[in-house]
Amino acid sequence: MTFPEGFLWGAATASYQIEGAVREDGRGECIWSRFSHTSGKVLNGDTGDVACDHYHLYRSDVVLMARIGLRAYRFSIAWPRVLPFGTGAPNEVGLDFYDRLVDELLAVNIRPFVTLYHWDLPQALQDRGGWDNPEVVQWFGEYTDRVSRRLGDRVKDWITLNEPWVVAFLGNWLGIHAPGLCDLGTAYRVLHHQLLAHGAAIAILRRNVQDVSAGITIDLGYFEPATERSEDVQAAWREDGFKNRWLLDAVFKGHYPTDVINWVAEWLDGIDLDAVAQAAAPLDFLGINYYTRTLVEAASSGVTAARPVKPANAAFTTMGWEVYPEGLYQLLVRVHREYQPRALFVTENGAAFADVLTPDGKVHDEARRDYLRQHFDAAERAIQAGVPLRGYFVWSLMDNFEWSLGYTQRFGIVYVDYATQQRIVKDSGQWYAEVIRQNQILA
Ligand code: IFM
Repeated sequence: MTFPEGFLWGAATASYQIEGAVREDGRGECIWSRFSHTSGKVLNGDTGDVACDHYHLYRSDVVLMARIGLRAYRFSIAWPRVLPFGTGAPNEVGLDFYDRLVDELLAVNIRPFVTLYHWDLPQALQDRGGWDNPEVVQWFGEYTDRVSRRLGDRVKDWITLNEPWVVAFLGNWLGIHAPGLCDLGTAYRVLHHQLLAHGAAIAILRRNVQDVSAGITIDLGYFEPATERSEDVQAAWREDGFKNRWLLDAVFKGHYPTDVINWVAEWLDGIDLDAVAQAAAPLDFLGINYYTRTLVEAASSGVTAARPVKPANAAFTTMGWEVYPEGLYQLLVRVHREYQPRALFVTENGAAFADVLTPDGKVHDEARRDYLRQHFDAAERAIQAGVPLRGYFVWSLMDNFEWSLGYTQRFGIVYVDYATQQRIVKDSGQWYAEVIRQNQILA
């Protein structure tokens, strides 16, 4: 169970989920500040105002990462820290923060992976339509240009977008994420514009960053039919088209899948589908976020005419997600076979459990350790099968703001006591440190 030499073991976070300091040093308001301060949108009225206070504690957080032995750290830039109103005059003080963070990381040999967009769109842009406004391609380009010109001499690994599907559908169709809209046509336009913005950003990164390695992170679902009945098999395929192929085909083939276009046509009005060819700029890598599988059966209504079925005898995380490592193996092998990305990273994988800080001052999170062990094993099998998997980022470095679920879900390998901001490396984190040190999966 030894991993290839140089395999990049890492951990991931995102700006709004950990930074806090939302009104400091000229940062502008983002859609998640607005959404979380709107009554009833986030569990317990939680917000990212303080979160893990990483904006102030980043130095000691990097020390912690070095103690764990991380080889790479994936974090995102808060667009409104850099451009408080989304476009126009940059906020140099905001950029300085990321500048210092990058320097701290490099000083301890941790390779920074920067995600440009992990959901904190400037509210000023949302007020102009946000991702639904075609001008967003230009806005995102301007932002990408600013950040990459500032950090590109030291940061070589860039991810344009995190989980564009979630941004589009949870934020604009289901309304459970910012900006909280409920319209499927809007969701499709938002997704389309993100893909165009991604393509444009790749070109900018190539221009600004010498020796760049640029990619995108897509959350892939693993869908299996609940039975062998052909209607369930077709339902699972539709879910796959809705969630996976729509993005993978766009990014790797420059077009949307025809079968899906046919049954979502009524929501695609006004979208120039051919323009998605611009999203297929060659990539250096694809980032995959994987958490669970969904068992599917046919239904008589709903966009995909399918519904999830709860598997029997399965283990679940506190998110209600089934623990299903085989899905990671299957997805890695399939993406490699069908889309041939130059390289792959697992840019997120991890689990939320009800962690308890025990009187011995520790967090004994065997369930998370088991979850990670099984998923590392799936990754290793994929590498053996020829998949060019180059690294693995555990979600998450530390417990943080889990969007509409607030602080109720703990995903970290580091426990955060939100009252004191004390960090405690969980047992899973100690174990991960040893996995990294030995570059192999340990019992
Ligand atoms: O916390 C999120 C992250 O921001 C995006 N991917 C899924 C994680 C767990 O829900």
